[in-house]
Amino acid sequence: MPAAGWRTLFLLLLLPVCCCGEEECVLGLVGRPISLSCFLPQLLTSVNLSIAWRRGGEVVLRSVWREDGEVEEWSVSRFSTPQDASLSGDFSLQLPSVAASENNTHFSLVETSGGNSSSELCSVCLQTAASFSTPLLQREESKRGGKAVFSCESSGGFPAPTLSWLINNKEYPPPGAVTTITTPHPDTQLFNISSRLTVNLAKDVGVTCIVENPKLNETLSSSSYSVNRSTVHNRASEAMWIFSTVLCVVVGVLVLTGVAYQIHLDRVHMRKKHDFPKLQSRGYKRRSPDKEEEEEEPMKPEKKESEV
Ligand SMILES: *[C@@H]1O[C@H](CO)[C@@H](O)[C@H](O)[C@H]1NC(C)=O
Ligand SMILES: *[C@@H]1O[C@H](CO)[C@@H](O)[C@H](O)[C@H]1NC(C)=O
Ligand SMILES: *[C@@H]1O[C@H](CO)[C@@H](O)[C@H](O)[C@H]1NC(C)=O
Ligand SMILES: *[C@@H]1O[C@H](CO)[C@@H](O)[C@H](O)[C@H]1NC(C)=O
Ligand SMILES: *[C@@H]1O[C@H](CO)[C@@H](O)[C@H](O)[C@H]1NC(C)=O
Ligand SMILES: *[C@H]1O[C@H](CO)[C@@H](O)[C@H](O)[C@H]1NC(C)=O
Repeated sequence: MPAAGWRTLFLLLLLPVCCCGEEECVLGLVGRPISLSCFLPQLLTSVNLSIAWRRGGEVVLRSVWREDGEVEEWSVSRFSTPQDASLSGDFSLQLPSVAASENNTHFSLVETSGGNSSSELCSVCLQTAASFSTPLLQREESKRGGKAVFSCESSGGFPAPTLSWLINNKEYPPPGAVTTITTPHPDTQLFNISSRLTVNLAKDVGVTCIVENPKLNETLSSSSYSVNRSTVHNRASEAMWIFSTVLCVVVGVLVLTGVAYQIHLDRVHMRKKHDFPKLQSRGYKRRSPDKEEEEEEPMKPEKKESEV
């Protein structure tokens, strides 16, 4: 009796230490499979071994390995243990798909051979997390002049994220300028977050929306710079195109005007020459055929220039 008493006392003292020392939290990604580790080689010697995995107080898996080699397994939600558990001592619980609602859930393995449950031989706490979508940043049409309204949305993450805004990469918006709503999905418990920033801004100011999921060390951000840079670039090239076209036209007109004026001067000069008495003899010689040629020749380049 005293020996058994001491042993019980020893076990009672040891139990909480074992329980809490062995407890560890693992992070499961929502929608992905996970294995909750549990290695118990000491169980391999048991005859008619039976174990149970519990989620909180609820039994989610039962396995029995009979003396004759028969194996019975029952579980919820396609939970399982490795096929060769009774040979390898690996009794890890395999979840095919983690749900966000399983955050902060305590899983434990107990031995149930002989009808009574043992203490928790394995104990694992599960925390869950899911990535958010890249924030969708949009500039809304502002109804009042001088105000810029930006909206930022991100969805499907877990747990609830933090959302912050940055103006020109360095300033935080003034308090009251931001309205943020976080909505959990009633079934999946995944969060959507949406935020609006209303602020007095100069036209070309840039804003950044930052969504952080500390559980995953994940920081996602979208910035209005990249969007607007392309717009500015497009505009710039468009402006360059218009400018060069206008320049070409102006230069062309100037050249034509210059040429026309030159031709005009030439003609005036010619007439003057023609009227000069001492050149009259030459003028006479050339008279009818030459005159027409000379009259027409200057016309030809003019026509060509105007066509160009
Ligand atoms: C194991 O289970 C079988 C069938 O239930 C039984 O006949 C056998 O006696 C059990 N063995 C032990 C050691 O409990
Ligand atoms: C998830 O579990 C962690 C760890 O206990 C807890 O701090 C957190 O509040 C839980 N999150 C949600 C959304 O339940
Ligand atoms: C189960 O435990 C109770 C006491 O907690 C004991 O009386 C009983 O004999 C045990 N049953 C088996 C099958 O070991
Ligand atoms: C969260 O956003 C997604 C995609 O935008 C949508 O399908 C879903 O219904 C939203 N959930 C909630 C709770 O608003
Ligand atoms: C997040 O970062 C901390 C410290 O840098 C690290 O301890 C932790 O393991 C990281 N978590 C993930 C999910 O990467
Ligand atoms: C970029 O600037 C233009 C006008 O300057 C604006 O219409 C557009 O919404 C801006 N884009 C973003 C993402 O803020």
